[in-house]
Amino acid sequence: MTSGADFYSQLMDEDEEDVRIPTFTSDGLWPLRGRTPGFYRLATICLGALCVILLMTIIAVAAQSEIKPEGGAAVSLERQKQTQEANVSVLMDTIHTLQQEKEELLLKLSVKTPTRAPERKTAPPVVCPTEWHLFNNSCYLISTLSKTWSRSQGFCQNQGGHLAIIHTAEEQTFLWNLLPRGHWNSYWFGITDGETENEWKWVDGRPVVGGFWEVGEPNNHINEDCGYIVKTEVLTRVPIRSWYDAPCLMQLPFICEKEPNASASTGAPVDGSL
Ligand SMILES: *[C@@H]1O[C@H](CO)[C@@H](O)[C@H](O)[C@H]1NC(C)=O
Ligand SMILES: *[C@@H]1O[C@H](CO)[C@@H](O)[C@H](O)[C@H]1NC(C)=O
Ligand SMILES: *[C@@H]1O[C@H](CO)[C@@H](O)[C@H](O)[C@H]1NC(C)=O
Ligand SMILES: [Ca+2]
Repeated sequence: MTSGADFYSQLMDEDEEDVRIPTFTSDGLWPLRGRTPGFYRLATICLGALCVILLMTIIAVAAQSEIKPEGGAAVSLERQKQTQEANVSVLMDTIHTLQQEKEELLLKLSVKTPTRAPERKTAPPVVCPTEWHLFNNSCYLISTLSKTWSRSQGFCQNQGGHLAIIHTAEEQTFLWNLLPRGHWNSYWFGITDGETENEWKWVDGRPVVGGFWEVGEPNNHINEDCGYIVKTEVLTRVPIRSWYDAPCLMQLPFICEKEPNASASTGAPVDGSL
C-alpha cells in the first residue's frame, strides 16, 4: 500500500519523463514542478473515484442501517400479521355465531308471527261466526228453525247468546233489513211479559222502555206474553213500528244476539218450559 505522498511523487516522476515544463512556485506552500494536464486529469479521476467509493460506502452503510431497522420492522410486522390473522379468525367465528343466532331469532319470529296474529285484540271482536251478522259490536243470527219463544231463547243461549235485545232504532232497522219479506213473516226477539201482565222485560231482566210497537200493540189479544217482529210484503210498513205480542207457544223463527267472542256451549240441552 502506497502513501499519498509516494503516490504523488511517483506521479511527478512519471510526469518528468514526459513533457518537461518549467517549474514554478505559487505561494511556496506546495512546490509545483513538472505538472502536466494529464496529471491533473488523473488526479481528478482518482479523487472522483474516491468520492464515488466514499459515496457508495456511505450509501451502503446508510442502506445497511436502514435495512436493519426495516428487518426488525418486518419481523414485528410478521408478528402483527399473525395476531391480526388470529383476530380475523376470531372475528369470523363471532360473525358466524351471530349469523346463527340471527337465523334462530328469525325462525322464532316467523313461528311467533302467525300465532300472534289471532291474539290481536282489534281483529277478532269485529268478526262474527258464519251466518251471524255484525252490528255495533254484537252478532245477530236470523234462525231458519221455528221454535216456541222459550226454546228459541234456549237455542240462543246454547250459541252463547240470547234472544235479541233491541235498544235503538238503528239496531231495529239493521235487523229488519236482514229479514225477508213474506205474508206474515214473524221472528221472536227477547221480550216477554210472562211474569207480570203488561210489564215487558228484556231477557236480561231489564224493563222495556218505549220500544218499536205497531200502533195498538201490545194488546194481549189472546194471552200474548211474548214479542215478535213482523215484516210483510206491505212496503209502507216501517221497522220502528213492527213489534207485536203473540202466544209464547207459537213455533216461529227467531233472532239471536251475542258478543263477537262468545263461544257456543256444547252438550247443554235446548230446553224450555213453554
Ligand atoms: C387482536 O385482538 C386483541 C384483543 O382481542 C387486541 O388487543 C389486539 O390489538 C388485536 N391485534 C390486532 C393486530 O388487531
Ligand atoms: C251501540 O252499543 C252501545 C253499547 O251497547 C250503545 O250504547 C249504543 O246506543 C249502540 N248504538 C247503536 C247505534 O245501536
Ligand atoms: C269476551 O271477552 C272479554 C274480554 O276478553 C271477556 O271478559 C268476556 O268474558 C268474553 N265473553 C265471552 C262470552 O266469552
Ligand atoms: Ca201479555
